[in-house]
Amino acid sequence: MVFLQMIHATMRIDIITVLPDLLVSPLGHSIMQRAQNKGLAKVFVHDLRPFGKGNYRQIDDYGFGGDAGMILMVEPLYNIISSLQRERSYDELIYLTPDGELFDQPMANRLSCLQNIILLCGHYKGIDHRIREHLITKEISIGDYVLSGGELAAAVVTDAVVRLLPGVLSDETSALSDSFQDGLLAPPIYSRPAQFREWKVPEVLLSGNPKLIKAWQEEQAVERTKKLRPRLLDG
Ligand code: 6GU
Repeated sequence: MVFLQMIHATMRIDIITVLPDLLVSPLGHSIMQRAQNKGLAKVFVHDLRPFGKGNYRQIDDYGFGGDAGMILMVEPLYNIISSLQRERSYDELIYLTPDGELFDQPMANRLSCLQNIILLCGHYKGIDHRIREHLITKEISIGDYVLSGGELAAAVVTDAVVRLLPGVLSDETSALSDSFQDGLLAPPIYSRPAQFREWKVPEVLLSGNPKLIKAWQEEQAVERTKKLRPRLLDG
């Protein structure tokens, strides 16, 4: 048995972005919506733009060194982060970036135990490196491919973390039976009818014998992991 979280306080996630609209919808439905309505998680999306410099609220500029492409400027980022940190202390200040640590289920589990986190989304070429050197405490990538910004990655991380908070899923054991949660992929699942055309549900699932069913599910989990994610079995 893995204890995912012992403290039942509200988790707070502050997301900093230049494209708030990209995040509002993915985090506003279904399980994410329910988690917030129940007060189990609070997710705030902050627009960087009002922290921009001058009348035009400038937030990006060309990089030194001649490489073409815009970079989010150090000052607006510093100011928005400071304004959040003045209100409360944060356990992690996370930058979403393709060169970060690869996100996986154990990392989601660890993040779900935290109280307050900031997710900073880069855009264009990225952010002024001084923010990473001096303020960022953790860098996360969701996979070895490049997205046009950190927003979709932030939505992925937020979803994976929030659904783990106690009380978010209707049956709390269901997060424990997820793929990856015990280092194995989940077994196949079926619903009624027991037969559709010639397609039948495996006999054992209709047996009503919980021991047999559990044994079958475990065997399937191991088989599917061997076949589809053999490296999960290395550890
Ligand atoms: Cl976190 N950001 C961007 N821009 N691309 C990514 C990523 C993050 N993770 C994988 N690709």
